[in-house]
Amino acid sequence: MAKQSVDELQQLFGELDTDHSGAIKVSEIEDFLRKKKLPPAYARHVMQHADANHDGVLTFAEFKSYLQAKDKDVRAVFNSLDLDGCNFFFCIHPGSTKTDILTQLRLFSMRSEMEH
Ligand SMILES: [Ca+2]
Ligand SMILES: [Ca+2]
Repeated sequence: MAKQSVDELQQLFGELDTDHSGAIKVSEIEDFLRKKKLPPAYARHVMQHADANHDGVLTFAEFKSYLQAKDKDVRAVFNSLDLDGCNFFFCIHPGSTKTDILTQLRLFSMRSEMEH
């Protein structure tokens, strides 16, 4: 995996790990989803799928393998996007960084997983 992608994941992990414990709890995912104006209920779904050793928290390794599995799909969508506007699912706001957009896509892919 490219170094840049790992940096992106570390940045996202850091954003989620608000108490800097080095692991992510359900409540931290919930806070993150609220900030992104998404239903906090997705947090439990993420935890169920990503918590490989079922200890109730996500380490960076668990977080990384979860998102890397998703990234194949996410990046395919990302590469095919028209980055100038809104589509049915979300808007690319002026000033969005590539990381913001990837975050939105990852959240979107979690949401579509839940709804199917
Ligand atoms: Ca934490
Ligand atoms: Ca775990």
